Amino acid sequence: MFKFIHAADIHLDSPLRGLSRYESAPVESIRDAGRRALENLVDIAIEEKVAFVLLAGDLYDGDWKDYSTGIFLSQQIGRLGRHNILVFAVTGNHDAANRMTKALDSPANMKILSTRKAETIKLDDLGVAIHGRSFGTQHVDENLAVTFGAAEKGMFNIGVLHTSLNGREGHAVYAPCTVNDLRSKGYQYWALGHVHQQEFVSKDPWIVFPGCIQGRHIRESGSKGCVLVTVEDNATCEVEKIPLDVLRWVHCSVDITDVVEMREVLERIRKAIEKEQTSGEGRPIAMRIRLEGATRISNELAAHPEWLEHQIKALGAEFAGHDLWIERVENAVTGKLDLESTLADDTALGKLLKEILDTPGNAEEIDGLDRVLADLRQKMPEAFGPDSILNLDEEQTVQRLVEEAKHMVVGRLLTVGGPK
Ligand SMILES: [Mn+2]
Repeated sequence: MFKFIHAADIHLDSPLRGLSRYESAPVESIRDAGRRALENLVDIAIEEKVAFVLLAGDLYDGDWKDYSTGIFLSQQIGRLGRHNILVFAVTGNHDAANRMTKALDSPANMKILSTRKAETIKLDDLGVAIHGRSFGTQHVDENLAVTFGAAEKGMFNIGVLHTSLNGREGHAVYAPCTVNDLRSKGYQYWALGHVHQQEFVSKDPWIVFPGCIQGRHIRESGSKGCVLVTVEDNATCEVEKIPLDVLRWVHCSVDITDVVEMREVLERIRKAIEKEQTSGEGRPIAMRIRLEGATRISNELAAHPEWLEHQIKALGAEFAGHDLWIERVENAVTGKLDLESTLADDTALGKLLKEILDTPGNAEEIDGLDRVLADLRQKMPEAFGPDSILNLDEEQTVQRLVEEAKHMVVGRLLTVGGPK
């Protein structure tokens, strides 16, 4: 039995573009979060006594601003070295060999695999063969996977590759390949990198994107970390998700449909924030709040966006202190006309609404409804039989559906501006 850690997309010391424009941003703690997350990774590796750590590309965000990034990495890899833990890495599009002008020699226990051809490293004492290939330049549009060697018989074979696979939403295409290209190699585990969202693409064989280890902005929300893999008898693997992030990005939607008082809007936001606070699992949170729904007071909400944003930030500060930073408030609220006053108006909309509301609820009195119902019965799956809540032979069901439809149409007619 042995264990290893698979991580990727560490983007060490990635610059935090645009963060300083937020006056209340905890810039320092966010800037430091990436380094703290890497320290967590090293801690876990030592604690779990892993045999090696795999880093599947984009260890760096790009060329170093100065040498402190390299020195910090050496400190961390050195800690692993003192526990006889090896590190095998490939480079990706961000840290492709030709982009790193300041590169220092890797620590003795760290090996970066070749850019020129796929390389195979055998760890005979463990019975492991690690196959991998680095990016020499940023734009690799070649299928690197097909250049990998065949599986070593009787060994536990691992492929390490930075790739967008057959395309992943929000991720540029690099070293494209198909799941079948990977399967055909006969390896037991594919340690991929590039996609910042964790994804288990396949479990037989294991094909894994561990995701990045620390979210850097709201598009990298939710838990971030690595996977810990336990291999028994060089055949079966158990793959465990390990969170490493020290600050978590969280989306928080607040529905304020039909709320007509500012006081109630703030109350709903307070409740929503309270509920989302637990999603940090004890970590500080960077939260984006999105207000949604249709309300008569949409104009009031839109009139003073700066005030609204800061009022909401103050709410967060009031009960979460430094553990919560509200990054931004998105106002996606749509307007809603008042039903009574619109009905009273002698306008086309008023007349239409009146006609809809006056529509009777029973099938016989609505022209053509019988035909529609007959058609629906034909299309209904058998699960909706006489005992289901959608029994169309029942007068009550039809009445309920008609009432629901009336409310939906009225609601939409009173809504100003479409869904965003
Ligand atoms: Mn990448």
